[in-house]
Amino acid sequence: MIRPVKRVAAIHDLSGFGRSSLTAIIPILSTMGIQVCPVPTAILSTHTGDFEGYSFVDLTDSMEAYIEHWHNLKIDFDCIYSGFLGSVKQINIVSKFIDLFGHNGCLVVVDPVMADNGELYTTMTVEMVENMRKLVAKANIITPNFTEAAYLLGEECNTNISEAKIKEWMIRLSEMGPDTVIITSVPDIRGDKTTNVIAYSKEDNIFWKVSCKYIPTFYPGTGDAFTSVLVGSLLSGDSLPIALDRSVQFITACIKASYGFKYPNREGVLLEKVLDTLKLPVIVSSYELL
Ligand code: PXL
Repeated sequence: MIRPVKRVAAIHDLSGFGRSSLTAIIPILSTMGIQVCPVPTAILSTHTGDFEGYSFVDLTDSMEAYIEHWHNLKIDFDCIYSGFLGSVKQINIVSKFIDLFGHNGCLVVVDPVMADNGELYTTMTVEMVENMRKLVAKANIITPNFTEAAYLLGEECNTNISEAKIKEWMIRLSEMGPDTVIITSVPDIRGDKTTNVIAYSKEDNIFWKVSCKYIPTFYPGTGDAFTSVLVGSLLSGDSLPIALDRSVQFITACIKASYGFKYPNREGVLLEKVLDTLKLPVIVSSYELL
């Protein structure tokens, strides 16, 4: 049976305030015409970036029954997309989820949400990083940011990185298992004050790059928004470089729509103002071969 709408199992936390994880993923993918079926990993009052005293309910113990019910119902997914995970046990549950539901043709996207700006998030441990390495091995696509790529490889997060070095990192990450490696927030590799998204396709042995002017600001949740647009675009039939372009264009639009307003960055980008642009085709693409 061909489903009228593509379906994604989204394994992420629900952070009530701050426009990250499920509160970003659901509106983005729904706007792109994709059904989102959340597997909530934890419920937090806010995300953990720049908020203190947040409440955290770990849902590990309820996940197995939740997943078993879906398995009994024989629910089938076009994509499994995982992100922030709250414990080592949860990483293992996601791994089992991929074994149960990740049939041929199901796109497995692992966003190894662990760190940003050179530092691990407060809930992450070294043991979780080790287990995340095993999880990325099961993915078709991984989307670490620059800091997460360094943690996965056990490298120092030195922002002074050459083009040759980042290419070597990407090949090593692909050798861990995934066919496609996408690193976001790659610092300026040519001295041109840009921030870059670089993708490596192992099968084609090709690197793609989309650059944008560096904007000196930071909003939590943009990684979740980036990967959501990427997933939505690929499931809609776009090529990898076009999907990269759409994702970068959307994040740039989000930041530009937010930057001029005075409000705390920790509240995230003003997604609500730009969601509708996701319905437009990519008109001008700016990707290049690297
Ligand atoms: O946006 C990534 C993310 C997801 N979930 C939680 C987070 C963060 C980043 O800070 O804290 C709970």
